[in-house]
Parts: sequence; C-alpha cells; structure tokens
Amino acid sequence: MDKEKFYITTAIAYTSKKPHIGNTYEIILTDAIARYNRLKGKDVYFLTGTDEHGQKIQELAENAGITPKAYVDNIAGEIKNIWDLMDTTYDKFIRTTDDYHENTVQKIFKKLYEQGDIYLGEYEGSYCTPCESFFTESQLVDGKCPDCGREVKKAKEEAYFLKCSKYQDRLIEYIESHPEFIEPESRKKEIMNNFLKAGLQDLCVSRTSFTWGVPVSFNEKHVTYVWIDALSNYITALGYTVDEKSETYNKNWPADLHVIGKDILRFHAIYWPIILMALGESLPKKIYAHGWMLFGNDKMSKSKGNVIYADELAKEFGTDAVRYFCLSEMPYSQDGNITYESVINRYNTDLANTLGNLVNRSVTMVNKYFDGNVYVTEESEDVDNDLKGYIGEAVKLYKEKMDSLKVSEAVEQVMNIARRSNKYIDETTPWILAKTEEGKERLKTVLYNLVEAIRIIAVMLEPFMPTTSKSIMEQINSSNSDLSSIETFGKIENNSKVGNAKVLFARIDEKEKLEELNKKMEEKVVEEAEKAPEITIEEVEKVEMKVAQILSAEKIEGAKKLYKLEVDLGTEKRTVVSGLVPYYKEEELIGKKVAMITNLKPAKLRGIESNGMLLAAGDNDVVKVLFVDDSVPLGEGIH
Ligand code: ME8
Repeated sequence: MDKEKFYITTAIAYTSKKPHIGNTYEIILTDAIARYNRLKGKDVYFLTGTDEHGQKIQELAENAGITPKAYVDNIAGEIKNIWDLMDTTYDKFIRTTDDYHENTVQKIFKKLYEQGDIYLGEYEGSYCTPCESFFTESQLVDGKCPDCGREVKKAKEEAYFLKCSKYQDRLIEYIESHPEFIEPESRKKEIMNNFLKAGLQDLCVSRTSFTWGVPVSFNEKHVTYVWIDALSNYITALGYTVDEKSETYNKNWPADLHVIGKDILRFHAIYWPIILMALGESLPKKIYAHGWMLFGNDKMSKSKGNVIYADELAKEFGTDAVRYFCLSEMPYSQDGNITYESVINRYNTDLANTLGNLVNRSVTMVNKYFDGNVYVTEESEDVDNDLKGYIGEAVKLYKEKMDSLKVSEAVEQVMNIARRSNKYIDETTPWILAKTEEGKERLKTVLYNLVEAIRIIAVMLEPFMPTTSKSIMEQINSSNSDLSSIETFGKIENNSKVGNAKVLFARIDEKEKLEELNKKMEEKVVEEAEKAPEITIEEVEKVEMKVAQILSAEKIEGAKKLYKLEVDLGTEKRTVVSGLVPYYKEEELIGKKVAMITNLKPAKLRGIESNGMLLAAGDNDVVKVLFVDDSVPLGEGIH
C-alpha cells in the first residue's frame, strides 16, 4: 500500500537580515512535526525557503553598495546554513528569485488579471517624497515617515488590486465548514471577526515605486508586490506552472500543514485561500500560527541588543540543546520567552541531570553488573508494573499531543518518562540488589526495564533531538526505532548487549556561563552602535555633540573594559559608560575635556544607564580618545 503523503511548509524567511532564534524556532518546530510524521510512516515532503523581493531589500542592497541579487544570495546562504546547522530535514529550499518561481508568479498574475480577479486601480497612502515610499497609517511614527522622520503627504499611485470582496462569502463558508482549517481557535476568531466579517478590503498586489520584484508581464512599470509572489512559493516549489501541474504537485497538493507565525496569519488565512480559489486549486488542509519567541519578555531587536542567533547559541550548548529550548519553551499557540537563565537552567535540569544522568547511570550499571548484557525475565513486581503503566500512558499522551501540534507538551512527556525512570532507580536501589545472588536476579529485571525505558525515550526524542536520540540508541545498541515499536513495552531482546556509557550533556557552571553570555551580548550592543550606514546631511544635523569634561572614572565590577565616567557639560552632569579600561588609566582621563555625543538614546550597560558617547579613534588594538583643547568652554557645540 502506498504511504500516506504529508506536505508541510514553513513561512519563507525574508532575506533582509540574518534570521534570529525566533525565525529559527519556526523551522525547528516544523522539522519536529515533519520528523514525527516520518516516524509514523508517512511520506513527508517538507518545504522551506526564502522571500527575496521588496523595497526594503532593494534599499539595504543600495546602502551596502551591491546589487539586490548579490545581497539576497548572501543572506539566503546564511539562512540555509543555519537551517542546516539546526539539523532540519527539508526536502526543498525554494528562493523567490529562482527562475521557475518568477515565471509562474508572472503567469498567475496574468491569469488572475485576465479573468478579472486582478484590476488596475489607485493605491492611496501617505507618501514620503525623499524616501520615495508609501506607508500605511499604522507604519507611520507620530504621523511622520518611519524611516527619516519627515512629514509625509497623501498621494496616489497606480496599482493592481486583488478583488478579495468577490471571494469573501465563499471563504467565510469554507472556514465555518472546516473547523480544522485554522489553528489556534483564538486566532481564527480574530480573522473571522476583525477581517472577514468586518468586510474585506481589496489587496494591493503591485507597486511602481521600486523595481526589485517580479515584473508584471503585461505592464512592466509594475512589480508584483510581495504577497502573490511570496505565497505562491507553496505551489511553484512543487512544479505548479498554471499551464501544467507536475506529478509532485498532484501528489502533494493540497498542503497538509502550513506552519507560520501569528503576524502573517491574515495573509495565509485570507489572501492565500482567495488566490487559490481564483486559480481553481484546493485549499491547504491546515494553517497553524505559532506565537512569538521573546527575549526576557521583550521583542527581540537589534537596537536593544537582545537578538539571539541560533548559531551562536549552538556554539555554547550544541544543536540538540538549542532545538530542545525552542521546542520546550514555546507553548502551543502562545508566546514563549527565552532568557539565558532559562536556557542554562533547562540545560542543567532537564538535559544533564534528568536525561543525561538516567542514560549514563543505567548503561554504566548494565556494564558493571552484567558485562553489558541485558536479560529478559518473567518477573514483574508492582513497582515494575507501575513504571510500565506510567510509560504507556505517557506514550499515548505524546502521540495525542504531537498529532494536535502541542509539541512542547509532547516534549514534556519524554522528560516525564525520564524523571519517572530516575525515580524507579531510587525505588529499586540497584546498588543494594547487586550485593546478593538473589538481588542480582532481581536486578536483571530492573535493568531490563531501564534499558527499555531509555529506548522508548530515544524513539520519542528523535523529532526533537535527533543526534541525542541516535547517540542513546548507540549506547543501548538498539535499532528498534519506529513509532509502532513503543506501543508495547518490551522490545529489547534477550541477551542483547549495551555499548559504552557516554556523557550526553555535561553540567554547566551557571554563574560563569551567564557572565560570559551577558558579556558577549554587551559587546554586540557596542558593535551595533559602531556600525554606520550612509546618512544625509539632515541626519548628521540630528547628532548633537558637545565639549564635556571628565570628572571621575571608575572601573565597573565584572566588566573588563568598562569605565563609569561622570562628565560635566557646563549646564549639567551626566554618567557615561565607556569601554576605555584597556587603553587609559583613570588619571589619564580625569580632568580632560572630550568630544561627546549628547543626544544618544540612553542604554543600560551592566545595569548602569549611559547617557552619551565619547568620541575616540582606533579599533581594538589602539584606541585614542579625541581630547579637546583645554581653552574650549564646557558645553560648547561641536560641528
Ligand atoms: O514574514 N518568534 O518573513 P520573516 C517566532 N517573508 N516566530 C517569529 C519571530 C519570533 N520572534 N519573528 C518572526 C515573513 N517569526 C515573510 C513570510 S510566507 C509566504 C512569507 C516568524 O523572515 C514569522 O512569523 O519576517 C514568520 O512566520 C517567519 O518567522 C519568517 O519571518
């Protein structure tokens, strides 16, 4: 019999910048679901990729002085590297700059235009002339341009629109008759009430104000504006071409699951179904919108310096541990929170103490007491039955949770089995049993049960921590790893032999690691502040610089480079944190006049609020502060 197909996708990541741990969470989550479905015996097709067009990318490339294609090649490479480092098992990586994709997007656009689902109209919005950009009301900052801060004016631009209103009722009916279509329920309600039932606006699908996009084939002044381009990836990747449908498409479409973040649910639950209806194709079976990953309850942002990258985290803890944090910290449908404390804590508590210890103790005991041999026995005492009953229940729950996308709760079931098994060791006291002949007979049963519990754990862990799962299987020398093998307890065969015990996760010194990680994060803030894109004269004028005198300099405890400086601006005194310790002694600074940026947004470094920045020249080897001649009065403006 043919295997049941399972087509699963992630959102395609913007190639505007390197993806942070939040974006990476999505591919890890999707990978866990894909791997689980493979374990269930399904024929999985897993798609991911990159979203490479748009005004922002064009601008970033211009700022970097390279072509948009060179820019996206670089970032797409970086994204792919991170996805690979995270051990994700995608079958295809689509880029929206791939020829086949661009060709089909043009054909889709043309078909929808010819059948009257796309029409030419006028896009009206707030326009910033110097930036040549339109913004929606919600994008404006205090009613001004979010990029340069200048006044905007109402303007119109010729644009194509997708006639959404035409499909509104059909879509409402579809969502109502397919309760499983959008998850979670709470977000589905939002979509229904705030958008669909409130009356759908037609969607602007082309732009003339930038060129980095798929040209509209019959009117090359226009480029396709993001969503038709981006969303179509889910079918173009399978070989859908409008004129023809490939075998891969026929086999895999409709998608079984689109995994996306909550911010883009509207596009997937409204515009994507409308595009598909207009094309006469079936709708995906399910769209699941996950929550946001926050850092210390804050949105990650470069300027706050709290952006965490998966590759950096993997260097500290390893790929499997990063996968584990992401999957266990992110609850179903809600936002999750990551902090260095929680990461280290989970590493030590769950991975080193609970899981690692269980495997290590058990395999070591089998080697020590029975030369590595595992024996099947007939006996089963209450304590054994209790363990087996517990595991049976946890396995059942694990499957239920995975089938309903509650991945963090499924992960928890694995840890529950590990905790229960550690307790079983305490209950059965193998080291006492080993002392007598009679006890040793009993010990055979105890160790058999432990090795089997470990095997079950390893199978369940495969979707979450593939390398760890494999390493455990090697340590117990088992190859029984499909999902059906954990339905009944007792698959380890008589006289099988375990391998050598290995340490899976070595404990980490929490205080030391935390200090190290915080220090690296601070360095990133400083690095970010030092990066300079090209700016206009108006922007230069925004920087306020004045002459200040250093009153005192004090080393900050725990920070190798930082001084806390008190400075006098004539009219006020301020505190500034500055990385000058390696270059100047306190007495070389105190009393000196310096050039200082005075209107920099305050930043906290080592808990101290810094209100300004001293100007200095040089890099890490030699740094020279730009001292000002003593004759210049305090508070004098610098131009
Ligand atoms: O939205 N936590 O790309 P993207 C969890 N190109 N998920 C997050 C997140 C966070 N902190 N930040 C972002 C796009 N995401 C479009 C998609 S699909 C046809 C086009 C999620 O690079 C976000 O919700 O901004 C999205 O699902 C994915 O990461 C890529 O985001």
